[in-house]
Amino acid sequence: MDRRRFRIVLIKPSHYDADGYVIQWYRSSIPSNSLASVYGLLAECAETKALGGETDIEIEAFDECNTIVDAPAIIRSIKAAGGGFVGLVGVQSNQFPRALDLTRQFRQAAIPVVIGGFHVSGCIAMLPELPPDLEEARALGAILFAGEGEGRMEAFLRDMAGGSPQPVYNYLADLPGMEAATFPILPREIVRRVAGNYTSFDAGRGCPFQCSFCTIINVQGRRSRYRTADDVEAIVRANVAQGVKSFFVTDDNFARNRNWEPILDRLIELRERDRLKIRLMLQVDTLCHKIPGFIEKSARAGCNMVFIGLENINPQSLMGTKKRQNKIWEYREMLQAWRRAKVMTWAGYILGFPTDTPATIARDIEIIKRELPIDILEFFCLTPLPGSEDHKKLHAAGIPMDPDMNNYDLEHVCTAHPLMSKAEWEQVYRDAWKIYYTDEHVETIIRRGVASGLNAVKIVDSLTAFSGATWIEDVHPLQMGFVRRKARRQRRHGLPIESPFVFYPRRAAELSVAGWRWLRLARRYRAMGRRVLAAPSAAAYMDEALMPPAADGDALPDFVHAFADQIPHTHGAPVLHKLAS
Ligand code: B12
Ligand code: SF4
Repeated sequence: MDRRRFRIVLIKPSHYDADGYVIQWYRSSIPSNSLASVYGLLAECAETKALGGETDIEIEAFDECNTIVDAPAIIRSIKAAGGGFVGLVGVQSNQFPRALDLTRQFRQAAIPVVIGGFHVSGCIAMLPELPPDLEEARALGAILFAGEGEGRMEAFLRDMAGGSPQPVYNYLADLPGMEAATFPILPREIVRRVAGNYTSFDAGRGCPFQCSFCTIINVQGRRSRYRTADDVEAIVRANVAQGVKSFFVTDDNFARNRNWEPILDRLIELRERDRLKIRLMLQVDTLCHKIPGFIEKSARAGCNMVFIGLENINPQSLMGTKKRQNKIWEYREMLQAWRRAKVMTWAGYILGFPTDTPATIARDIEIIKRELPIDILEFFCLTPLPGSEDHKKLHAAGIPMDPDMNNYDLEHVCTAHPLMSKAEWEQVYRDAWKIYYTDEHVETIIRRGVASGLNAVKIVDSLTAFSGATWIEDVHPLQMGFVRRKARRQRRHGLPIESPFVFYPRRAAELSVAGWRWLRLARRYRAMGRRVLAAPSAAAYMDEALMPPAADGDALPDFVHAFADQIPHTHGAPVLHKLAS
């Protein structure tokens, strides 16, 4: 029997920096779960011989955040195989211009290209017609894949191999169940390109809340769909077998995964009975501490870091974006509950709500520093992401938004603000990092961490990365990696390729400056860490943020009183009097 080859090359695109170079690193810092998901689905098709016994499906995967994509080599490999396609995976809005540039190169060589991910899904879910960039992709001959791939890959592959794919696959109205769904996995050599040797999986999808800036609920739905404990165990064991024991659980809100308890119980068993030294990073909401046993079990299951969508401390801003579940009077208690479980807290804070001004933002960050025991705080600009209700409303009302999708990375301002000019808003984003990560506050965070029994080295390293990312590398920490790479010839479509005599000397200077700054920052923070640890009273450190909660409403954090007149009279809200300022 003649054997045939069908070669699939998966690329998770990155996006462009301000000079039009791809943002990529020698080692990236966070693994791509989208890439792992699509790889897992296709690997299953390869194993089950989805294209018939005589066809070998070959899969290669690249995360552009840590690998320079060699398009000519990929074209040659697909042509040599005699068939196949390039899949651009998990493409977010900010990555769509890069995805289009890659598409251009592959389509010029007549290689089929399929684009999936949140930009395609979000736009198709929320807009009445395809936006210009999706039209451009179509005009280049790319196939668009909207919705989730679980349960659809076999039929899709047959279409691709048969040479008669549909121009647009739309599964948005048909969300697949996740019980017994194929699980995300990447070969070890790809995971190794992520610093810290950890990988990711989603234990569930969907979130019951309704935040207006969120795209997730409009693509993955509001009903909790979840994996079984057996499947989570299988994912963990498959990774442990290849030496990977740390996991970023990418559920946007693991606290609302309706199967959280059996999943955590199983992970606890793996750690405590089978002695698997697994580590987890979870994403949760601000009410998770109200779920009996959730925090305690998360910690026992290996969670040592938790991301919390705090978003803002002003109730008016939270209500304005339908983030009603964020109750500011619960914040301190929730953060302290995680600290008691020895889990480091990492919170997201959004800048640019309608009532925000540079002065209120600076004031609110100072309040957080003083009153809330957060370890890592990261900032985002409120952005009308395609796929969100905010974007849909602005689009329908014809309100101008930045047409360049490369800017939808939550670090750029993409629409107008009622009280701040674009320049002010951009400045306030840059200033926010400086206001939070002062040396004085960094030392306070380390003190609080040591007093709470958290891992001091982990805190110091995380503080170094988060405080240095924006000013040293000019990228958000979530996009950062180790040692920036720039490929001279991989520049945004339409920009000139620079002369090597200009490019390389500048690169050498940039790398040395960045290296020197990182070294100095790391040494400074490490010295702080040593100083704090050496202090005889380190364990007894106490400040307002660490003060235990009191049942008495008057003992709530001061900022809750300060916002008293904006707290809605909803269930559980304290009755307060505004403090005289
Ligand atoms: C984990 C995660 C990250 C991780 C890893 C990225 C990744 N994609 O894995 C990190 C921390 C790096 C990250 C960073 C950012 N992220 Co993020 N991230 C997520 C998160 C929570 C999970 C992604 C995931 O695994 N989803 C599950 C997979 C299975 O879904 P999927 O990607 O849609 O893929 C399925 C289908 O689309 C389809 N499919 C996808 N590709 C392909 C390709 C082919 C060929 C086929 C056939 C099918 C197919 O099949 C897949 C399996 O069902 C999502 C929210 C979410 N719930 O998805 C946000 C999300 C994707 N991120 C978002 C954003 C904005 C960002 C940042 C810009 C924010 C920031 N400043 O930090 C950065 C971008 C930097 C970067 N270089 O990536 C937005 C994107 C919205 C949009 N319209 O673009 C999301 C949706 C969250 C949100 N706020 O709304 N992110
Ligand atoms: S809590 Fe998070 S995932 Fe849920 S709707 Fe709000 S932003 Fe989206």
